Amino acid sequence: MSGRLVVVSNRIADPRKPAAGGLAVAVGEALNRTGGLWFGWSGNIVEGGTPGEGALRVEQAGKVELATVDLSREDHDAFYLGYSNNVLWPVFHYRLDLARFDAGYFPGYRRANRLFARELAKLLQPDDVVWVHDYHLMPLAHELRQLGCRQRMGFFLHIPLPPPQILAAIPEHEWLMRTLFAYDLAGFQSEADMTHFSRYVESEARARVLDAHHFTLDGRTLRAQAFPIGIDVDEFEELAEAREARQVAGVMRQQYATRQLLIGIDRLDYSKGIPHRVRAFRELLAQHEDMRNLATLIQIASPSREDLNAYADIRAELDQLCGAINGDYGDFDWMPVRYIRRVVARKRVPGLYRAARVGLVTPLRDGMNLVAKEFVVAQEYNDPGVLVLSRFAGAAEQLQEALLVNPYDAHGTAETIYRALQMPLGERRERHQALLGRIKEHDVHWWRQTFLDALDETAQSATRARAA
Ligand code: ADQ
Repeated sequence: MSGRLVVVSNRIADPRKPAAGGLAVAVGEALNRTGGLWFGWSGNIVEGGTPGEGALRVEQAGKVELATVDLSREDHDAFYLGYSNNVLWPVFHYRLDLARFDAGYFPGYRRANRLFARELAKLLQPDDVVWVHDYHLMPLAHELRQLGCRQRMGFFLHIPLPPPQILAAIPEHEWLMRTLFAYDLAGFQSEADMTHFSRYVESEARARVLDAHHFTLDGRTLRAQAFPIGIDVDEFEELAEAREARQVAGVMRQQYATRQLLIGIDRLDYSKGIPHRVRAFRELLAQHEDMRNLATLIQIASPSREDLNAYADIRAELDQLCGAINGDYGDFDWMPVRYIRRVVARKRVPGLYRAARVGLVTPLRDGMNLVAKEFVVAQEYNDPGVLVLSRFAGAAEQLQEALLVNPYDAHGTAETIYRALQMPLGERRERHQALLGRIKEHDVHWWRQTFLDALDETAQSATRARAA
């Protein structure tokens, strides 16, 4: 790739420090390798600040330049809490029931995107390659182009893209989706998302479909493709072998020597299907007496976006569900569910995965889900645990050797968990080997490289088209 890499995402993190959260991990890793600029919101909210304005700050973090802007309270509430997390997040996760279409949100979303564009444009050099991430910033390239920026620009959507009929519930869907044509490349997590995009541009945006991956609208050609995100396998393997992870795995195995452990690690978000998972576990105990006093679910959930109502609701629901199971099925020496609401230090995470016989990754909808991949990589080669994976996670397209479940079906999921807990060693090893091979092949380096190569190719084909 020629030119400096400029990454833009709503939240940024110091790439020298370990981060929880898929995007921060993947992007930090990419920038640390090549160097470049990372631009985003500072995390500061200015009470009484002027909407559409925010101070720009630039600092050096190793090889990476970090540039951030503040947001006024009004912009933060309308752009971040409002349009991004009360409209786009629920709708893109197929949850129209949780979306709140407040008329004040959209102007704030545009204002914040314009602010980002205005401040970023000041820092851009002609040869820069701009890589914009996620649903907060879909119209950013459109706003940059309005300011005359002609750099190569790519967009990657980390969350799912729903079918056109669901997208169309967003009052501004047409404008929003059309702004994607300001990019040279749009990337999605899965083939399912890609199909939804292609159906959308044909039926709603009335763009011309040139082939499976090229679309034109108002004189601009957009390439769109699935680039399933991966993890840094080498780093995670190292982490799994390090002292801290081994210690955690050792202690857990000792403490639960007579039990069979199941593990769930998620952000506490309604898309992750945690209450459904706990109900499936309850069904397992109800249906299979031999699992009582034996199967133990450790569910770790890190608090997330706690200022939104839907998140308070799920927290209350989980408290109630876990308490009820422990009350109904627990014994003096056995708690069926250990529910821990906190972030676990990244160094310890692989140890937890490794101590578990079953990894439960059962989102109702997920762009990809990196926990599924981490679980597989952390397993011991000779005695691996089993991944139970929702068919509605983007990861299911790649990880077909997992036991796939429909998380809405508590009974079916419970039966699959039962099967996972009894799976013979030979089958566990075969499945694990196949999964590990695919995860290694499509790791985060592969993801970054294929996306940036594709973005590079769009520039070359544009040059060819101009010359012809
Ligand atoms: P997320 O929704 O944040 O990301 P995910 O892909 O599962 O979800 O990544 C979560 C990361 O955070 C993992 O690395 C996991 O280990 C870590 N994590 C989660 N809970 C934790 C806890 N309690 N303690 C410590 N660490 C925890 C979004 C999309 C996903 C997509 C990613 C990357 O929603 O679908 O896979 O971006 O594109």
